[in-house]
Amino acid sequence: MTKPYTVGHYLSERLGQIGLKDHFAVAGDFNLVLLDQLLEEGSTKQLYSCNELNCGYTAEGYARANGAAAMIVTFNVGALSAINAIGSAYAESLPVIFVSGGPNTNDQGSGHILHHTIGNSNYGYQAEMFRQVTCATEVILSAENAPAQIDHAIRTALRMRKPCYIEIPCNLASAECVRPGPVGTLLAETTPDKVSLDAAVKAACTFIETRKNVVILVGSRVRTLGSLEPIVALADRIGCAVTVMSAAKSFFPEDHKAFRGVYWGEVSSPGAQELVEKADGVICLAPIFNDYATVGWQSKPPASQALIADLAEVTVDGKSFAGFHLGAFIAALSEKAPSRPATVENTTYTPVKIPETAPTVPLTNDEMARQINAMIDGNTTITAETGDSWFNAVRMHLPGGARVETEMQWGSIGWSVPAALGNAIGSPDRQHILMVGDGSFQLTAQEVAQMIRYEVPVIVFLVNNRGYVIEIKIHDGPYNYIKNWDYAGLIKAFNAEDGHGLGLHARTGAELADAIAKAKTNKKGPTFIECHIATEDCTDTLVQWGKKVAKANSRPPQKN
Ligand code: DPX
Repeated sequence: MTKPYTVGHYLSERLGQIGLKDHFAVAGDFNLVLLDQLLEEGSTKQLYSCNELNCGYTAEGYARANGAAAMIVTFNVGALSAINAIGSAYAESLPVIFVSGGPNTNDQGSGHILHHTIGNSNYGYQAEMFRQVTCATEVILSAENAPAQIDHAIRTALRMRKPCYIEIPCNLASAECVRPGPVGTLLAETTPDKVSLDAAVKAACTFIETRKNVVILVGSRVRTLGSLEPIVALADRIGCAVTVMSAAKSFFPEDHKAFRGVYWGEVSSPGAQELVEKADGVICLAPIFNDYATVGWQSKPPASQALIADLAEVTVDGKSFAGFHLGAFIAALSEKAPSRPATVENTTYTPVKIPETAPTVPLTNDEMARQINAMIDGNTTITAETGDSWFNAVRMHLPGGARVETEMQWGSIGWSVPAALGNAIGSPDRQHILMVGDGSFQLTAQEVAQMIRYEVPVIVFLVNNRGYVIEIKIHDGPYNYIKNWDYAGLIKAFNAEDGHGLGLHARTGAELADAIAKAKTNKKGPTFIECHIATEDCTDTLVQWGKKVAKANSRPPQKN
């Protein structure tokens, strides 16, 4: 007798069909049978994380490289640890398929009190919590309904570019169910509302025609397009200058003739602030104008001068159009838009050179950034953690094809270590660089052990500046200083008897250059370079930006 086809097999086959090669997991007794089923069906490889928060960030990072990701954790104790990472996937618009094991269906509604729960017998609360940070929430209660529910969650996540939630009771993972058909409708985009799309394109063309100085401002949610080509095509068609927001660093090729740097209010690349703020038409592609991006609400194009093309809505000249995806809008506008060459011809862009320091003096933040910048080629992905690593990544000059990943909307420290791992697993043919501060690293440090386990050659630059420097510059206090660790020394412990991680210290420019040379030849595991930088040494723009953001966030309560 052949083995029955199960709910777990169904999920597994669907994950493979949507293009995943791996899924990430932490085992627990509510998901063990499900993990068995995934292994048995085998469409995707099962990789493990040290804890569920890291598992979530790893999946989030993988989705950045691969378009989507999946993770499997146990009920409550696993899932609730992961909810921060699912919040990140929601905020950053990444379709992470979050799967939790659930209580046996015989226990649901029976009054039984189970372990790993808050001690009452209503097991719906986990799904209710996740409902706020997912676009579809499916609690499976029968094998018959499982295919439709799994498909609904996955389809919604892929279309909306948001995470979804699937809960599979531990006794249903191996219950018999039908096989999936071809993937077809799961991957298909919804058919655009042609009338609304045409009207939006017409309004956008009028907007461009009636403005003298048009500039494109690229936002971070263009990541959901999966390619920069549509944006380049639009820029080429209009012929105007292009700037990117800080969270969208690398989302327009910096070697393109229209590129004019990063627009970030008063900490913009030279010339970019004037260009955007003097333009009478700013085409904003999938922007997020939060307090960070606007430098404390100072720098947002006024509504009368902005065309906002969001993921599911275009707003222009006081009218909003919906019913189509951003990709359809950009493609249609690229065919119809009038040409406005003025801003490209009137301006130039010269990237700022990061200053060099002598190789023998103590290592500086500038020298570290300069040497990292010099390593970047068109096949490099840099993951930059919240903190000064953002400012260092933003000021680098990138060859076309280089990629920067940040988490500027969610900004949860510790994200970058697992996210860089996930990104590297999702795009193994690229060179992966991680820039992370010591404070952030202390949250998710153990995930370096998974880089060692899976022999992922991420080059990690750990900035040991003895504290939360971005916070020190914004609002100082004793809470910003952390216990020092021998970070590079951790690698020996993580290697144990069989790992190939390399831990190195860099205290001068020469030591850093030597460490980078060693990292380039270490392909069987991560190279971890602990960069010793003085606490007061950080990027100038951080200080300037930090003061403005702190001022905005300490506005007194309004009077009634
Ligand atoms: C905090 C931040 O050492 O980087 O460059 O030295 O600042 P820098 P570090 O990694 O320190 C990070 C630190 C404490 N933010 O400066 S940005 C508050 C915070 C957060 N996320 C979570 N907890 C606290 N952003 C999960």
